[in-house]
Amino acid sequence: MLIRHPPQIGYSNVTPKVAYLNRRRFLAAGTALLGGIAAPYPLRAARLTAAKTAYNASGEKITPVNITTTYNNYYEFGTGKSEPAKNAPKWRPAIPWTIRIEGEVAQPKTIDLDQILKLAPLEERIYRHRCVEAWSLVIPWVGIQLSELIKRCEPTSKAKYMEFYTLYDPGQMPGVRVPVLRWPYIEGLRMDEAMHPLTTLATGLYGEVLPKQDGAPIKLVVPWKYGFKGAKSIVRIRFVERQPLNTWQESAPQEYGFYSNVNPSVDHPRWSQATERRIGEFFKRKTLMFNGYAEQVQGLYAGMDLRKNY
Ligand SMILES: Nc1nc2c(c(=O)[nH]1)N[C@H]1C(S)=C(S)[C@@H](COP(=O)(O)O)O[C@H]1N2
Ligand SMILES: [Mo]
Repeated sequence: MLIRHPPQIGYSNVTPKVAYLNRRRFLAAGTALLGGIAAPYPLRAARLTAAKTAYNASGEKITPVNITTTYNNYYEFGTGKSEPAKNAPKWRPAIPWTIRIEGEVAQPKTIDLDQILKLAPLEERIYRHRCVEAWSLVIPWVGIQLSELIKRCEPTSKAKYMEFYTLYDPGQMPGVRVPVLRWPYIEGLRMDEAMHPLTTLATGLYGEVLPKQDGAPIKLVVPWKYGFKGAKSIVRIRFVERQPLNTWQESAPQEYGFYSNVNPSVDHPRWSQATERRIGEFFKRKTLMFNGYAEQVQGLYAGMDLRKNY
């Protein structure tokens, strides 16, 4: 299998960089990072060491990093595609970044990013990313399998779903002052989807820490679902008994459901989902069932009507 390497352009050339992750995990040069003093935002690239995996691009061309970091959906920083890259760099994420774990677990707890990064060795996972708006990218994420965190949370037998809550910070997020959605942004997964080996918690992309506009410092990646399932900047995870009401479903239930599996035969009420535009390419391409991951995930939905459960 062919693994294409990311273009040579350094990510640090594109946007100022911050390091909020455990410094020991970086192969970072420069005293700003190694000094150990309270200099939390060195404007210097922070490399992440990540093992190559079988989750590679299989010959598909990786999207140039300058597209992935400037063509974003992150409504908390504005609804325009270029607004997150413009507005997010001013945001100062909390250090240490913590995630509250609660609901149907043996013991509610708070876990910080350092602890999450120690759960398992970081892996590179190159996934297709298909937005419900009919555009797509191919992104080399760095992260851990979500199942590694779930095991440490000790969910009870009542835990049937997970809810992911993302940061709501009106002081620093200009987008949340506009009531386009109900904040905080919430997403959810069924427990077996959450445990699936493809489901990833990403802390980086293109071998470096996650840029703010892409959901720093930690985001969910579920490659067979529409991009909006991938909650950014997660601060709280709840294990629950009932199917969560995710933000986009609440906002427009006739257009967005809970499952949101990529499905070329179920159109959005306002546009076709049969094709997509890979950003940077001229011709449209066919959208694949489950975004090309059918072999791995179709078993999760055996016997389910995917037209009803959109
Ligand atoms: N908190 C939050 N998470 C979010 C969004 C958002 O607006 N807010 N947008 C979603 C959508 S629609 C997409 S396509 C992806 C985009 O991720 P990217 O900008 O890293 O490509 O993030 C998802 N996660
Ligand atoms: Mo999206």
